Amino acid sequence: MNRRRILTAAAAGAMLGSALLAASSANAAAGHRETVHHTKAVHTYAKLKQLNQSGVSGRAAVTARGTSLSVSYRATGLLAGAPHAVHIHYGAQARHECPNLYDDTNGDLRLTTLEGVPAYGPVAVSLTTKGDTSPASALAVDRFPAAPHGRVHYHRHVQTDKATAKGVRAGDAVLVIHGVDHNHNGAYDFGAGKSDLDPKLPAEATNPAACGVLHR
Ligand SMILES: [Cu+2]
Repeated sequence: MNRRRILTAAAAGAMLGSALLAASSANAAAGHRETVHHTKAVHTYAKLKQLNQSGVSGRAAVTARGTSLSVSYRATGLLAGAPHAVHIHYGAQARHECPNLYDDTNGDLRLTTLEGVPAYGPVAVSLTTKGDTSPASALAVDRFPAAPHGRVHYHRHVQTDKATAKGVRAGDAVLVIHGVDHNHNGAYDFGAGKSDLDPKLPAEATNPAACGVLHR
């Protein structure tokens, strides 16, 4: 009866990748290059702290020049060999914070990605390893780091829109790493239910694992 579907990270990635292939469009974030070289750089930093008792920690730095962002982060303690979606979240209406216990609106003692939105806002930049970095790639897990040995060291220059760049420069953007092995069985599975972003995915694949506000 209680047959739990166990997904390997690779299977989850492939499924998600094909779903997103259909949904994704051209990179809307490109362009605005003409302003880049004439704009003062603003440096922001975040200490990444665990969410959902993930044991994940790290640091991030984002330098904004116009709408160009230079993004670096390191993280340890991640579920090894599994894709981890990582985003810069920003919303003008958000609290510009990492979520806390009061954001667990269904009281199941786990924070989902959507429960965190009032705190950190929607996805503004998808920190993929290649290709599109717009919100359309938020779950393109075949283009996110797979955390060998539970560690990721990331660096990439990306373009974003003016509103997001302004939020970063104000110190109001939040870096979030997703993917939590809630039941510590070494893989994403449906033990914590379905993802609130995509019911075909386990909640473990998308729940937030670490978070940090990018302060100036
Ligand atoms: Cu995110």
